[in-house]
Amino acid sequence: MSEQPQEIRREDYKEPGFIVEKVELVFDLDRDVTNVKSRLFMAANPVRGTGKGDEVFLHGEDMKLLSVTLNEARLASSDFTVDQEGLRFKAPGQNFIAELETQISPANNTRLEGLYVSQSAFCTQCEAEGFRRITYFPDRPDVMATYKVTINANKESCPVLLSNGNLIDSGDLDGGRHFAVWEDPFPKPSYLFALVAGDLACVEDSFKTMSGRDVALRIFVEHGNEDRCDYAMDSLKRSMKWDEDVYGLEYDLDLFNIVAVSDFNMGAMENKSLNVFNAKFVLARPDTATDGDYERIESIVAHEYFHNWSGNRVTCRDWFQLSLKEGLTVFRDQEFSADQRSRPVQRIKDVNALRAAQFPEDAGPLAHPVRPDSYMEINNFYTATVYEKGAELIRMMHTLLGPDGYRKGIDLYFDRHDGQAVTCDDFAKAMEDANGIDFSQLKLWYSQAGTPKLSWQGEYDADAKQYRLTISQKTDPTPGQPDKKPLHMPISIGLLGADGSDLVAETVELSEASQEFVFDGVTEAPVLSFNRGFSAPVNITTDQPDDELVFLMGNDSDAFNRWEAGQKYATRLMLSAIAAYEANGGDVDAAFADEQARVDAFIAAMRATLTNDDLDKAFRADALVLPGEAFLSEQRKPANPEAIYQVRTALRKRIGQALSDDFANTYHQNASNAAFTPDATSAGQRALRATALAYLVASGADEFADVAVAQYGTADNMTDQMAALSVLNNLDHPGRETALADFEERFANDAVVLDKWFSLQAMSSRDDTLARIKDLMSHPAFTMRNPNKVRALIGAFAMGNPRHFHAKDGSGYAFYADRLIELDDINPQVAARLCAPLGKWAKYDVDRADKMKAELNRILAKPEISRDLYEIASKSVA
Ligand code: 0A1
Ligand code: ZN
Repeated sequence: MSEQPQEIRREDYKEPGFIVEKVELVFDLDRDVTNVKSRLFMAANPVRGTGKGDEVFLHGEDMKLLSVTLNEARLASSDFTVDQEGLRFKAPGQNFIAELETQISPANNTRLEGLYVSQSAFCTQCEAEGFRRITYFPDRPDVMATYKVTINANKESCPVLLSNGNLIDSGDLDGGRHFAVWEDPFPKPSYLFALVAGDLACVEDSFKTMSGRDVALRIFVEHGNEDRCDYAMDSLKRSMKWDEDVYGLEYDLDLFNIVAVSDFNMGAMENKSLNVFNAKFVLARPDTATDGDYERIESIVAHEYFHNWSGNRVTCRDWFQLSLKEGLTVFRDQEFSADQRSRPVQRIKDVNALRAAQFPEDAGPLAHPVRPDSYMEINNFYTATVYEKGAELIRMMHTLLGPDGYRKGIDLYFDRHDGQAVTCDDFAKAMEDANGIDFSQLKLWYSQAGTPKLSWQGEYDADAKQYRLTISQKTDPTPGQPDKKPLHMPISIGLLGADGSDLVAETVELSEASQEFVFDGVTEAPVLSFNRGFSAPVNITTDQPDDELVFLMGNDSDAFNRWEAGQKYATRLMLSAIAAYEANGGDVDAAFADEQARVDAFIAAMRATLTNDDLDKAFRADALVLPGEAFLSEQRKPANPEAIYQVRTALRKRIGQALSDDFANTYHQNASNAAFTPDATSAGQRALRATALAYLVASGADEFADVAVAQYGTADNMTDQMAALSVLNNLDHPGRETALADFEERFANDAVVLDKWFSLQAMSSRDDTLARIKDLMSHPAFTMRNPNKVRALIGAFAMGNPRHFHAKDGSGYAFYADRLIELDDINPQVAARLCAPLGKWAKYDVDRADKMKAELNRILAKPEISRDLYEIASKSVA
C-alpha cells in the first residue's frame, strides 16, 4: 500500500459514464502467463449525458497491459493513461468497441481474487472486485453485459473448460490445445463472471422445472471424490423445487454447474450457472462428513442457487447495497432449511449464530449498518451484519406482512426489477407498494447500527382481566452514530396460564421508545413469553424470576422460547458464579456455594427436558448445551476468559454428575444399528447421544472417557467419531493421542477432513495447545496459502479457544499477530477477516487490552500493509 486508503462513501454514488452492452473474452490459459483479449461493446450513458471526447475509465489492477484498440485503431501509449487503479482514455464516440489485451499470472495469484490456480485447475473469483484483475473493465455491479467467452487450454491438463451460460462451440486446436465457447444470454455484472478449466470429474443429474424444462445439473470435483457429491446434488434439486413452490421462481437456463475447489476465500460463489464452491461445502460421505457438515452443505448449496434470482436476475446497484442480495438470500436459505428440517431447531441455530458473530460486531469498533455508509475495502463488508442482521430485517418484513403480503411484495420486486441493478430502498418500496403500507421507520434498520436493548414491564389487573405490557427500547451509540432513533419491530408474545397453555398469543408492533400494549380477557395472572421465535433481533434486559424461567422451559408453546428460557437461566447462574469466582480469588467450588438451590432447580429443569420424549431430540440436544464462552464474554465487562472457562466447565461437571444415570440411559437408548442417513431425525438422535456423552465425560468419571475411546474406535460415521474425538480432545487420557494419530493417518491425503483434525487441536483446552499449534504449522499438510488450513488452525485458535487466545501473558495475541502479518502478503482478504478477534480489546482488562492494542499497532506498522488489513486493524485500534 503506497498511500493511505480512502473511504468510499455511499452518498457519492454516480451512475457509470459509459456502459458495456456486450463482452467478448478470449483466454489463452497458462499457469504462468495467461493472455486475455477482451472486446467491449461500449455506449455512453444517457443518464450521465456523456459522449465523444469524455473520459472512459476502466478498472484494472496487477496486470500487464499489452494493447488498447478503439474501433479497430490501436492507441499509441500517449492516448491513454494507466495507473494503479485502471485505464483512462477518451471516448471515440457515443458507441464504440474497446479491445484490450492483458497478461496475468494465475499461478502467482495467492490472493485468490481474479483468475488463479487451485490444485491443478484454473478458477476465478470475481466478487466483489476481482474481475479487474483479469481485464480492464468498468468493474461495478451496475454495469450489466452479456458475455461470450472463449477458453483455449491444454487438452490433457484441462479437459474441462467451463464458463457461464451455454456451450455454443468447442473443438481441437494445434499444439495439444483445445477450446470451448460459452455464451450467457442474461446480462450480468462482472462480479458474476466465472471460468473454470482443469482435469475434473463430473457427476451429473437433472431437474425438470415447473414449466417442464429439463435442466442438466453437474457437479465437478477432483477425481476420486465422485462418491461425495450425492448430498450436494440432492440439496440442489430440493432447492430448485422449493424456490418454485415457495417463491414461484424457476431456473432460467438449461444447465447448472457447481465446481468444488480446494482453495477458496469464502464458502461459495453464485456465478451465473457456474457456482464455485469451497470443496468443504460440497464433499460429504457418511465416513467423512458430520451431520453439521451435511447441514451446511444443504444450506450453502441452497443459498448459492437462490442467488440466481435474488442477486443475479436482480442485482445490486453498488456494493453498499450488498444486503439487498445477501440479507434476502440468507433469509431464503434459512427458511429453506427450516422447511427441510425442524423449524425451531433451525431458528435456534440461526439465533445462536447471530449472537455469536453479529451482536459482538454490532457492539464493537467495527459496528456498521446493514447498508454501510462507507468502506475502504468492500471485501471487509461481507459481514455478519450485512448477511445475518440483513436476513433478520427481511424476516421482520415477513412477520409484519404475513406470508401472503410478503409474497406479494416479492412478486412485485422481481417483476419490477428483473434485469436491473437496484437498491435496498427499491426492495422496501416494492414491499410497501404491494401492500399499501409505510416502511419508513422499519427502514431505519438498514441505516442504524447497534443491537437495540429492550426492557418490559407487565402488570396484571385481576378485576379488569387485563394485562398491560410496557415495552421500552434503546440503542447505544456506535462509531459515527451517537444518536439513535426508536425502531419499528414486531414482538411476538405469549401469555401463559398456570396450566401452561396460551391465554394470549399475538404479535405487537413496537415503534416508540416506550409503548404500552393492553390485552383483554386475560382470566388469570399470566407468565409472559417475550419475543417468541426471536421475532426481533434485540437484547432483552429485563430479568424474569427463576421460577418463571423454569416454567417457560417446561411449558412454552414456542419452542424457541423454551430453549431461550433455559439459556437465560444458565447465563444468570454462570454470571453470578463468575463474579463470585473473581471475588474469591479463583475458587470455583466456592463460587457455586451460594447458588446450590438455584443450581439444583436448574438441573431439575434440564432433567425434565432431557427425559421429555415428546420433544424433538435435536431440540433437546440444543436445550442441554450451555451458552458458550464467547457468549458469556459478551455479557461481562471486563470479561475474564479464565473465570468464564472454569465456571462453565464446573457447571457442566455438576450437571454431568447429577444427571449421570439419565445421560447414561440416553446414551444407550439412542445407539443405532442402522446404516447412517443424514436426515434431520437421525441427526437429532446422534446429537442427543453426543450431548449425553459429552456430559458423562464432563462428570469426570474415568469410565466415560473409555466409552468415548470405544465410540471413536467402533463408529461407522464421522458424526459419532467426531463426537467422541472432541470430548477426548480436552482430556489427559492416552486415548486422546491414539485417536488423533489414527485420524491423522486415515485422512492424511484428505484436505477437507484433515481440517477437522487441525481445528480440534487448535481448540483444545489443554495447556500445551499453543505449543502444539506451533508444531502443526510445520505439518506437511499445513500451508498458509490455503484459506481452509489457515482458518482450521489459526482462525479456530482465536475464535474457538478464548481461554488460550487470551492467555494472560499475551502469548496468544503475539502468535496470532505474527500470523496475520505473514498472511497479509499472501492473502490480504483472509488476513483482514481474521483480524477481528484482536479488535475486541475493549471487552477485556487493561492488561489484556494493552497487549491486544500493541499487537494491532504492530500489524499497522507492517511495511506494505494491504488496504484490507489496514482498514480492519486501524478501525479496531481506534
Ligand atoms: N456472494 C457469495 C460470497 C462471496 C463473497 C465474496 C467472495 O470473494 C470476495 C466470495 C464469495 C455468497 O454470498 O455466497
Ligand atoms: Zn450470498
